[in-house]
Amino acid sequence: MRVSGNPILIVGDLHYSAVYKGQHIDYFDQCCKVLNKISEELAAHKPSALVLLGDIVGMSENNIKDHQALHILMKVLHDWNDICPVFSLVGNHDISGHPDFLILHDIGLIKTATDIDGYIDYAKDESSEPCVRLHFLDYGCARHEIHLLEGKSNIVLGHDNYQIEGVTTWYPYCAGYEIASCSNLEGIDGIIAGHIHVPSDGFVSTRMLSGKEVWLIYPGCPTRPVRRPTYEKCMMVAIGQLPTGSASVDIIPWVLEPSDTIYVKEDALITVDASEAILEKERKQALTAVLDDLLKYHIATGDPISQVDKITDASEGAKKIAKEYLQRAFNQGG
Ligand SMILES: [Mn+2]
Repeated sequence: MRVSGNPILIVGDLHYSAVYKGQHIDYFDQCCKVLNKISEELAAHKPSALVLLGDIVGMSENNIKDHQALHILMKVLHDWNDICPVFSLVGNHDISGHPDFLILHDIGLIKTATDIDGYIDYAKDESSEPCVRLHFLDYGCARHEIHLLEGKSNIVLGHDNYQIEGVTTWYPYCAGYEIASCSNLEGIDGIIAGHIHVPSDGFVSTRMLSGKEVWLIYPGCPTRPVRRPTYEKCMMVAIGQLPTGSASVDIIPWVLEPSDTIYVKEDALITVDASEAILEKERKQALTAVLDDLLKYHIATGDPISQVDKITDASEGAKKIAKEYLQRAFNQGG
């Protein structure tokens, strides 16, 4: 796929949800504000493409059950497509069950790696040579082979935990990919990744075994579903072309609302040590909601207990509880 024109705009995980609560005063309101902000940026800059870094819909759910919320998202994506093509990585939240992501893709509102042979080549004008290739590596594909655009910039857009030992220390919660150990990434110039919601402090960098320096940017998640570190900024990234002909990578700061205006006041009883317990409680609440639906609508189709294992982002503990909950419901005759 080739695009040309104004710089390409890249935005982190959206996690659009009408049901997720977290510690937010009004999470859905945050989601709508984020969509509005992106609409404003698109209208102002008229990029040649918008790339979303994956995890478009939901936190514990990946189907929007509220039709007004679904309508808003579809209308917004439709409007964005009137300005420029909209691409997305496939994130871990975009894959299980029959996700709305798949519907948005199949009706043409978002294009993914499979539609574009895995990359976009960007040129400033239709008549000029591309100056950069953006390689799409969906969730779980961090080690997949990429096809470099020889002699030009090559940037990976990913949805995984790309790590640099001693540098990317802000997200120690799950194992990731040490960039220097990914031989498929030899020859690239940089990585811009979703999945990790905490923004990096601009560019950070490492060296591949070949000695080539590779930079990494996490733009961050503008909807900030989980109140983990207090952060009030994230970024967008613009990929364009310098007058010299080489690619430009510009960070566009995104100042968000102050944390204390979007999250409920922290209860005096809640300590920092309890934050993991809160996350676990949220996961269990979300699972209970999913299970209620399973029981209501899907009990006649297949085995809901085994479906629990497919639920994204649930801990083993939460899944165990969910299965027990289902079993109890069955024992009571559903
Ligand atoms: Mn995410």
